[in-house]
Amino acid sequence: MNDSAHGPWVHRDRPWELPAGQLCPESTWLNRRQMLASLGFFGASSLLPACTRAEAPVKLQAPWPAELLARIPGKHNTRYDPERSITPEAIGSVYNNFYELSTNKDAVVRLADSYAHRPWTVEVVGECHKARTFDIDTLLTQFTQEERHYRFRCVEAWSATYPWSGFPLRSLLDAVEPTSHARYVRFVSLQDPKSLPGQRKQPWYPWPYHEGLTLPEARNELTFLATGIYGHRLPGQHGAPIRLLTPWKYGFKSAKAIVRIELMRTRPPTFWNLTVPDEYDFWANVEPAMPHPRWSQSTERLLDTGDRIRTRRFNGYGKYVASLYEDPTNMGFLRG
Ligand SMILES: Nc1nc2c(c(=O)[nH]1)N[C@H]1C(S)=C(S)[C@@H](COP(=O)(O)O)O[C@H]1N2
Ligand SMILES: [Mo]
Repeated sequence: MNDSAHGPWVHRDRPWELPAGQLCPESTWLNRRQMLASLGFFGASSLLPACTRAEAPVKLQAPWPAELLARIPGKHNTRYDPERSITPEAIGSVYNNFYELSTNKDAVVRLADSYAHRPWTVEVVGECHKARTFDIDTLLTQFTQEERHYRFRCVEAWSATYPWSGFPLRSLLDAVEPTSHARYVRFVSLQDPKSLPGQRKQPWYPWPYHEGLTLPEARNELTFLATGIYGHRLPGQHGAPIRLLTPWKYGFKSAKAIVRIELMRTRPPTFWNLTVPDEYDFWANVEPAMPHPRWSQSTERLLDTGDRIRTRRFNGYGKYVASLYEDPTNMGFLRG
């Protein structure tokens, strides 16, 4: 991030704020790149010290007005506080799945500014009465932002706890008034091979990244659109400037860098289900009793402590979501 996202509005007394010791301050990095570019050194990245050696050019970001950044984080909503400590930022924000940037989880953070996070719009279309394109500024001002601490469980059996800031997807859906035909919601991530190295290097994936939920899942109180994390705006590695969260499902459902939301009559295909249908289903509800074909899902490794803990059904959120799947005609849902 090249604005002062770690500026004075970040409350330093938050327990999960550890100094990001080994991280290169990206403002320095950007300035060096710009300086070298102006001197005609553009592309001469081998001349830079290790910390500044990037695999992709940095996309210039439009500045974020202070009034917008001041909306992040929203007021802490304690309703969903997990009985688990927040993963320190220095650990939680340097280990990311974001295939548009890199398939290497440790490399994603270095490529976080490859694409422009701003300006940004989210188109909301399909089976609704008031289809409309929302600017990110409107999403931050029209919808009351709140902070929520959610557990996060990747299908690869690692997990973390993140303090997100954002708003319930339900508020956005209410604003566009779904028609009576709407049954599913589709989420589409940014498509831009020019600025997304992973889309250039792995052209065989079914880009853009896309995911889907049933309308009742999308309207569940847990389903959240995040615009911030750790007290500041969402950085590129977490899916800037806006990404989905469905904490009772495996992490791959939580599409990052969303540019379009479509209300649909029929169930949309999804990125990972298309890519490896035997391993990733549409539902992807966290279910410790159902092993992945290549590993058990009964336990998970906490990113910060490395401890192995038991995985809970619906990632511990059954109280809020189990009823979505109780209808006997829906029982096939869990197996896809
Ligand atoms: N657009 C997009 N969204 C994505 C992914 C991705 O590769 N591209 N990876 C998913 C997976 S597998 C996980 S585990 C989470 C990781 O989110 P985090 O890096 O913020 O923890 O993002 C999900 N959303
Ligand atoms: Mo994942």
